[in-house]
Amino acid sequence: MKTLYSLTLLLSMALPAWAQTTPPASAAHQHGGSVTASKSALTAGEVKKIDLKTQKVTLQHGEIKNLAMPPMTMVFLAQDPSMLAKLKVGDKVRFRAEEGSAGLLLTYVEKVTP
Ligand SMILES: [Cu+2]
Repeated sequence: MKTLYSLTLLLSMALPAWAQTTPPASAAHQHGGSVTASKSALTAGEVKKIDLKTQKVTLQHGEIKNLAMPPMTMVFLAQDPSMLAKLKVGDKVRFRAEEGSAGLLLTYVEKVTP
């Protein structure tokens, strides 16, 4: 028993300091805040363009935490065409986008009333 204890102690001391204190590389790229409630997972955006024919909407959006995407303007495919029917260019919205098989899918959108 004593020998085993001494050996373990010796091994832990033998580890270089960085191996004991440095977090895994993946943790270094995480943004602050946690991805938890679906309400907080909504992202703010503004409607720039709507194409009902192709079911696509261009949104200028803030950081999308669940996709680890920085703010930008980009095109989303709407999950349901009725989602776009109630929107117009210039509307401020909150939305949720998820990674689909054919690119990013807009799964939820609501107008922000001032
Ligand atoms: Cu984007």
